Amino acid sequence: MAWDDKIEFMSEKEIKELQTERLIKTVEKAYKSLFYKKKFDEVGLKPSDIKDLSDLKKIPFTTKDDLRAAYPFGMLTVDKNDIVRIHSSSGTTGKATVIAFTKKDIDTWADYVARCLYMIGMRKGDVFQNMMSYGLFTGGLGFHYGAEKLGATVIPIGGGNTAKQIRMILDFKTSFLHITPSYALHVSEEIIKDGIDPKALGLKGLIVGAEPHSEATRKKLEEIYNCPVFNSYGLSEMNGPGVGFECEYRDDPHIWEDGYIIEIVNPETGENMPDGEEGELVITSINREGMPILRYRTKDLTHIKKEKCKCGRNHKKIGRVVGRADDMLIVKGINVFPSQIEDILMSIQEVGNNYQIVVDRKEDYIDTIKIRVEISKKFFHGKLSELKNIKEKIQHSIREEIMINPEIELLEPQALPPSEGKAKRVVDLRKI
Ligand code: DLL
Repeated sequence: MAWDDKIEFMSEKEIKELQTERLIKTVEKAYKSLFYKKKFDEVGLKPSDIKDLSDLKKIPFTTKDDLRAAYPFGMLTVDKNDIVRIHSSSGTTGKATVIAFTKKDIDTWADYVARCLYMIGMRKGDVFQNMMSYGLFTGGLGFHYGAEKLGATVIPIGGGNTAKQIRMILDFKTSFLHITPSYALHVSEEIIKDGIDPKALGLKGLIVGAEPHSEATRKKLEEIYNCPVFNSYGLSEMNGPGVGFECEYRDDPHIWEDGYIIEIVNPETGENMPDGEEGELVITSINREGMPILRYRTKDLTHIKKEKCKCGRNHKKIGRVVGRADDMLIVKGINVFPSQIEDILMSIQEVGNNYQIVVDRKEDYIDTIKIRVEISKKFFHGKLSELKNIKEKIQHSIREEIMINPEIELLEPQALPPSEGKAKRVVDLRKI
């Protein structure tokens, strides 16, 4: 039995028919937004040109920059008063990418998440501890509504405060945790420090997502907690979580094709690539009312799997995300663009011309970010130790922007190797 037997076990043919019907409607709707009207008109495309799935590639791509340019409401297809909530991609302050939801969108989204949770065995009576942050980030509220819709008991604790998390797991006999994989490793260490064996918690499952992680990390978590660990994929531009989720076989996420059309394109040329080949994932939402997005370049590198799943669902699966086609970093589950850091550094007059961002992982699970900054010649008088307040100023400004506290290492002018050609500003030492 599934949450939605009819949709989940559709044949490939039925999925295609439903996608075609929803794509046509979505394109008609999208054309009502200022943004898509302009985009379509620019290439001389009319909504009536889209008659079936093979016409999808006629539609121009939508990018994160497009979303920023349409900020805040340039992509709406409904009246602004019909928007009941907004969310935003994690990490960015300033001009973020904003996603708007109607009441119906919230309900549809909750239904996708409930479907995912039901698929992995969660039922009324289960206790779901939501250890992802609430707020603009979609991981908190997205799962909250889905788990409530399913009828589970939700503990909306959010991220952090590990001692309290452990107390809640014990007191309420939590059965499922929703958590980032890196935090799950950290929490296990703290549980062990308290003299408790994580295996003894009796958890039925961990739902992990929002950041890349390896199969080895999953195996390690399964061993530590003695329960299955499910990979959950999603992105704010497509509601948030609930886009892709692993079934009981835990062999990569199914993408819910009644809501999302997926393509893989060559990240350089934008050309479509066959199933099985690695490229950039492009997603079209076909079940959103307030702000549908067509052919969104996710920048996530993966492939569409060719094999059918043993669970009987025909909704296609994507491989584990192996990296990004842009320079976005995910540090402690927060999306960070190096350009955000550069903007801050370059606005501080004591900062020289060169800097380097070093991302690392301590004890297997704690992401760290260190920024090595050259001091401007004008402000350097022979001793770095005299520049403590500059260091604090840089640290504070960057923390305000990216919501992570970086370590700052001040360097003498020209201490870093000069860039010859394309500067290599980011060193990522993590082994995912
Ligand atoms: O991270 C939504 C989410 C919340 C997904 C909770 C799963 C669980 P954003 O903040 O917009 O939304 O970040 C989206 O995170 O494009 C990927 O690069 C990355 N990402 C998300 N899930 C996974 C995953 C949420 N399971 C960006 N594996 C995406 C690898 C992931 N990367």
